[in-house]
Amino acid sequence: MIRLHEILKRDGVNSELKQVISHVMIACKEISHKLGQGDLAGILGSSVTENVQGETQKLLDVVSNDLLKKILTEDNCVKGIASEEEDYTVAGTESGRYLVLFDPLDGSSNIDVNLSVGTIFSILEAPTDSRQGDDQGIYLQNGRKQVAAGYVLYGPSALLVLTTGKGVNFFTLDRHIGEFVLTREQVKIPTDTNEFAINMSNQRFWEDGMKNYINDCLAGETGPLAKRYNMRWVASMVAEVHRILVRGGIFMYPWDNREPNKPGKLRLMYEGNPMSMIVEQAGGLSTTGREHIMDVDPKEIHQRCPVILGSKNEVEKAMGYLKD
Ligand code: P6P
Repeated sequence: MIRLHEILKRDGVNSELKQVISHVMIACKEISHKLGQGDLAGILGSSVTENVQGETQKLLDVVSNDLLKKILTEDNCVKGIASEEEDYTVAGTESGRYLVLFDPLDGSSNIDVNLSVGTIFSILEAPTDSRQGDDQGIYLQNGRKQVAAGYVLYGPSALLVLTTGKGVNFFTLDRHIGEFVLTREQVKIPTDTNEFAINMSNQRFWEDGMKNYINDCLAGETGPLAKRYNMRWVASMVAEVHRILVRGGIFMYPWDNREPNKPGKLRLMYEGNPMSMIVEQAGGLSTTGREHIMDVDPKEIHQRCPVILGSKNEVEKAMGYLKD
């Protein structure tokens, strides 16, 4: 049995970053416990509040966010945090070395129907200038600057997927000892796939290139792509990305014309970037459809980005349909 901290040590992760990751894990273990209680915890269902995205918050969204916000803003290695559930960035310890950005409970519309959800996190170095931890500007770094990224998928098992830039490893929560232990090492995404994930109900809103790609996937063996495709849609990005890490696939939440000035639904800083670091460290590709997501220079903490990620050859194929 190899524990998370042993892998972090083996991979040369410094003590401050190890501390930050371990604090994220403490919060995620508590989130996993509350999720596992279901209705018994009395915190399923929706709260009466909305987040900055204008989405009604699930009670567990708020509980998960508060767990992560408290433990991280009290961590002397964390200068500040940004969360999907917080309007603004929140200061931690002024001398902290790291910034943590997170979606505390992604896919939370699945909670009430007992389907998989997850916590996504991204870790950046704070700039050495004197700006405070609640200054949004210090978070606006592109995805290539991430020092670590991961998610905890709360499924039948609680599973941490983590990269610190030296490949992607899976750790399963051993509830007997209360620790994440290594279960898969140096995971690689198959370069080809016949499985695509997209919300087909948005088809009429897509640009023509996306419509053409999906139509060609649906045309199967006799169509231009000459192979039979399968489709999945879990409405939980963490679950979709995890399936792709395990068996390949392509996940798309493309730009659509419902809100033309907003490039898609998913958020760059705490969904697009961390998932992109994980996918590309596992040999996959993660793009907006026209450029690597991690090359997008952020202008705003909650900005959105189109997402087309997964098996390298399939993502490149889909990008071919989107050339302007
Ligand atoms: P839709 C969950 O709300 C989320 O942010 C992602 O996890 C998921 O992939 C997507 O939105 C689902 O969106 O429009 O299908 O409900």
